[in-house]
Amino acid sequence: MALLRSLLFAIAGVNTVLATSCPFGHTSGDDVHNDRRAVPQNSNDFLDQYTINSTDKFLTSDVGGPIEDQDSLTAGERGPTLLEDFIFRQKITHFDHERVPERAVHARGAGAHGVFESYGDWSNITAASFLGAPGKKTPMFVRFSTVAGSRGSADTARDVHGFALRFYTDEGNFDMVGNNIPVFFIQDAILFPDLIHAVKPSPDSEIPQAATAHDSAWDFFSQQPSTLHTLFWAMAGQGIVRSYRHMDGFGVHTFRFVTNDGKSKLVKFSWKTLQGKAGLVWEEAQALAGKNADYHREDLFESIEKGYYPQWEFGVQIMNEEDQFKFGFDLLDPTKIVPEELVPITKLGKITLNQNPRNYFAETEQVMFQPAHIVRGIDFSDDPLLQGRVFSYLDTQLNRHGGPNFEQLPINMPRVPIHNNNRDGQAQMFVHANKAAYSPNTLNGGSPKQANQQTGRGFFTAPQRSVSGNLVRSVASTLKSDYWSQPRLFFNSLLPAEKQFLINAIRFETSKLKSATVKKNALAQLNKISNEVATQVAKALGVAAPAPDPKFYHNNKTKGVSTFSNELLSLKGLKIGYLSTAGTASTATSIKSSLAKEGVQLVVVAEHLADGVDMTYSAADATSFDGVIVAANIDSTFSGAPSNASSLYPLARPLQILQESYRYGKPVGFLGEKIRDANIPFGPGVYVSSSSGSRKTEEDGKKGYKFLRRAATNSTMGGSANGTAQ
Ligand code: HDD
Repeated sequence: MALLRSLLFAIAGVNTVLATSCPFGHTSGDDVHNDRRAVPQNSNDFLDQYTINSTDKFLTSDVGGPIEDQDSLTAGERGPTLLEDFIFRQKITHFDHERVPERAVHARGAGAHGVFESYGDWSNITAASFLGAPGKKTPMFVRFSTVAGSRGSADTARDVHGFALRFYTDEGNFDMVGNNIPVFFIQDAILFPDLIHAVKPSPDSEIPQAATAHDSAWDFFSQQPSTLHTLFWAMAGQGIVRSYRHMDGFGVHTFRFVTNDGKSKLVKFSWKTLQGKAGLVWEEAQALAGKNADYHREDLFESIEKGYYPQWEFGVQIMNEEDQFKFGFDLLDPTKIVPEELVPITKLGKITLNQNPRNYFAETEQVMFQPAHIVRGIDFSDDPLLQGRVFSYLDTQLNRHGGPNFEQLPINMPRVPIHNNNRDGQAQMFVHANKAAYSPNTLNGGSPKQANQQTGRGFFTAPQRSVSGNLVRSVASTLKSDYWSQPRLFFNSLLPAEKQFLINAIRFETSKLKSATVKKNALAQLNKISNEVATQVAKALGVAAPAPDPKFYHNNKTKGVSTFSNELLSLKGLKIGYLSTAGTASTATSIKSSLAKEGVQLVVVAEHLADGVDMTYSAADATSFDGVIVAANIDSTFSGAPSNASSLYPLARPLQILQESYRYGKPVGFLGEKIRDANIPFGPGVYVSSSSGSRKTEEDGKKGYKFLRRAATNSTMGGSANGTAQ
């Protein structure tokens, strides 16, 4: 077992409302409606009342009459379909209208239901009710996404990852529409169409899909240097995450916490993974795009199905209103992080995702987040990017849904009752009884009544907020114009292997550029951040390395930004491939059960399916596993079938899986001396257990990132640690 523990440790470091008659879930009467405790604890339960289960039922038309729909109504046996055939027309018409516009960005994604549990009573810093008591639970829905790709694109495209949170609080929905990267490309929302037009595929060919490795993207990046910080994060491990479970989330903007008596603090939200962070290596991410485009949604769905509920700790960095300018940059600048050394994170509670959607379209596709979904106790800041977003998301939902009643869709519906004078519109679901749909009124006793800071626990704008000044369109703020120091801070804070990954990623992207001007401009910007980066990229591009441009160079580092420097916090949901042969697969039984105790699945691979075999070599691939163990009984040359194998056994397939796993930076273990035949050097991340005892290198242990260094120095990775190979 010692070998297996080591292998596991190695993996740890590597990549590696209840249904009632009321649609609000309440029984009856305003008293119940006003009872905040009536919010269900799990958002999926609320959907029960809308869920249709057709088992043992007769097929009906959309208006309820039982019908048959397998043949159209024709004039005679060979005649044309009749206009009278309402069954045909209803079925085909509905099909013709099945799609809604995909999201303009973040089209590709996956979601899950969950719950937020507050660690404490935070009423000293915020009036937000969901943070008002220790142990208080609030149902949630969370959607993960990539940005640039369309709805059918591959999960593992290199990209910023969307990480949008919805809290169905007892005082209305609160959305935190964040990303897995704490900064954004631009400082003003008016530039968002420019950014997206630049990164999306070329308008003529619609190439490339879900990628920034093209001229227009780098043209924009190099002309708009506010993009560089986010770009650096995306080119590192955060751009190609191992799974949605293995990434952090950030609210990006500065927001405000406001107490009941109106005192406010500036806050930056983050939610940190309790699985630990992990990224893929680029070669594997590319392979996965073809071999399993659903890699991330599959991991999320399977983990939740197995009960390995992913968790994040939700926290804030809290800053005084009067400290807005003390950090040397503007807190209203979303291209900057507040280093955790300067302002540590206060952990407010825990997010747990514990239920998969039952219908992708109804839930994940129709969920419509908005930064404008805000609750009492939280307020905006004047960050122009945030201000623009508060408008844009409402607008896009109107476009996607085709009308203003999208908040009435079950997944969007708050878990508390709605009382206002908004009326009618396409697909109005409610029957409003109040005939005085205006305020002020006397005919309905003045209801619905106005709620504010003092009355009815209403939302209110932080009383201390103030603005003054001339109207301006163009501001040259010195506090916002240093675009290079923080990308350098990020780069300095990475492990050497991660630095090399980042450089390799930029080499990959810029090598695909056609425009010499764009290449030159990109190099000039990179060189303002780091001459090392610019020099290595220049080598790949076959141009002279630039002389240092040191104005923004420094040696500062910060914590919490590296993907690979810490071991995983949990191994649950990971998979280890056991390369075996059909006749002897049962030898894996004891290994399987001990790994299962860690939540790790041992997948037994053999030449054909049999008792104890989970997967054939034809179906298995290095990308299917987080680590590989070679059974003692495998064919000694890896090159052909054992004598009892079927002809399905592909030539040298085990060796290919093994070597690719090694190249992708995964730990590999040998239960015999087969390492001799595998052409894999004994070193970090390679384990051998044999009659002569188990061996591992001194570098082993829990710090699996060392294997990544190995992967980074491998020439097949497209670059060496000293940057000489390409
Ligand atoms: Fe955005 C979707 C995150 C800036 C306009 N955005 C969207 C989603 C996420 C983000 C996670 C997907 C939500 C979901 O899963 O349905 N966006 C961000 C972050 C930003 C940001 C973290 C900067 C801090 N976005 C941003 C700007 C604009 C938009 C500046 C426009 C001015 N974003 C949109 C949108 C989308 C969207 C076009 C597309 C689909 C949607 O809203 O619901 O309105």
